[in-house]
Amino acid sequence: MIRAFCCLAAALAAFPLVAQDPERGFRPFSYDFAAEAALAARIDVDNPDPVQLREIFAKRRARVMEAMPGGAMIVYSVERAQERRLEFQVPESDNHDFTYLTGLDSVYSLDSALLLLPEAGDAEGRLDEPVRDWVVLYTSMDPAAIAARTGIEDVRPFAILEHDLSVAMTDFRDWRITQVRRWPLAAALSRAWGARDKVLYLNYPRFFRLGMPEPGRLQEFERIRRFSPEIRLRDSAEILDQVRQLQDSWSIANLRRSVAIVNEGVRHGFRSTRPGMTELQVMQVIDFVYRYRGASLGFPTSVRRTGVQTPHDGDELPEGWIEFVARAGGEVFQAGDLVWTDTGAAFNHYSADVQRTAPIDGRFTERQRELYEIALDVQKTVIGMVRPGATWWQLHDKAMEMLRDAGGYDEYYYYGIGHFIGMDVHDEGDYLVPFKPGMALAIEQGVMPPEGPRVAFEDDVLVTEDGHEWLSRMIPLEIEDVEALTSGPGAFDFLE
Ligand SMILES: [Mn+2]
Repeated sequence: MIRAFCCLAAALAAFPLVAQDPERGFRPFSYDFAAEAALAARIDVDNPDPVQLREIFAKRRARVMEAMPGGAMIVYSVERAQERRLEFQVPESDNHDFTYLTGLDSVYSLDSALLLLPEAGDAEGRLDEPVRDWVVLYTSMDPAAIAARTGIEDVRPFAILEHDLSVAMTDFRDWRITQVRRWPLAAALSRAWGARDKVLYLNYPRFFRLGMPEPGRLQEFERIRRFSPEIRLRDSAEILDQVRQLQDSWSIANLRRSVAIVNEGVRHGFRSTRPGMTELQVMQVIDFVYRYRGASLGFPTSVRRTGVQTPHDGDELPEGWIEFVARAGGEVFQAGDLVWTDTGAAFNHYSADVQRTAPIDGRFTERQRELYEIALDVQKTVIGMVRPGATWWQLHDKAMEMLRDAGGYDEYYYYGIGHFIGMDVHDEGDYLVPFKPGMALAIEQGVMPPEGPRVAFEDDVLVTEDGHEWLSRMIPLEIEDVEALTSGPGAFDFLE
């Protein structure tokens, strides 16, 4: 999707392209795109094999522990604490890190936390049992039931977390043998911290508003720091972003499904658009198809008869109010209009993000066709550039160049060429590193002169080992396909 009057490009331009802060390191971790893609093809996202699913989530946790340079990580389940963000999100976005690592959501994730402690074989001091990775889930539900559901063997009541952490913060040199034997997890953590930097990764809010009531867990984080100033608290996003941006089998399978559902929604929505219908009614058709297919909305569906909304339309809201911007309204379609949508179904928390434009009468005017061809050419060219090693800025610059050469349309292209997709429509990722196999991208641009007509596209693309896979290719885009789509009868014609 496009954020209304998005400033992503400006923000990225201001970001210095310096070498990574060595302290913000993560270790290389195992990820085999070909294997993940092959497994994705065998997953039934409607009725996943629970054993297979538990293995997939175990692999995610193992990957995160591999990527951690040391220390421990606690990912709390998070209830939505702040209403407005600097970024568009769904209500569950805050909890996506926890869901990503456990598979738990909704009521099964309330008051929970996941502790990851990678094996610290070279730490000083003896334990009562072999050194190993620790994965501990703290839950407010029945631990046995959650253990069965997740496949995590060590599940404890949530109240125990405070105890385990308090004990572990004691210097391992002070530990009596009795205590080492009594509290093996806390002993392992205390020993791993030992005399080195006591690093604890915690999930801070990813997007926040300083002026609003703060999430309760921040007070806990502050207490930890006060009790043990030696502990260095770090943001778990440093590690999780690196892992989450490489889509695994479950992610790929669900992204495919989301895109397939969008294909159905857009086809029904566009086919149904008639003079006299409102933007809101077309939006409802699209949203209905998503819900009928068991999906939710990755973000509110936008439908406009004027094409994509641009800053020239005025009506600007301050940054951070995106959730309150109406994305479809009461404008009534007229003969000769284009219909434009920016939409994404979400399936099992994975969101597609697609934009399409079509003539509601089944026939472009000459001017509409002219602009459509320009935008289509840019879209195909930019998507064609997606391969490992390419960068976001290469794609953006190419689009700007082509839009400029086609008639100065770069002047009206006010957002950035794209973003990562995944659990969030604007997913976690690192926009400064070149593309790698397994990254999922949304590529969005258009020809948007303020006087219209406006044509904009957005497509979902998976970076593969030797190039890319255009996931949303089947959603009508070629001129003849789009015209054919809106020529036929609509599913809701009987409603008049
Ligand atoms: Mn988008």
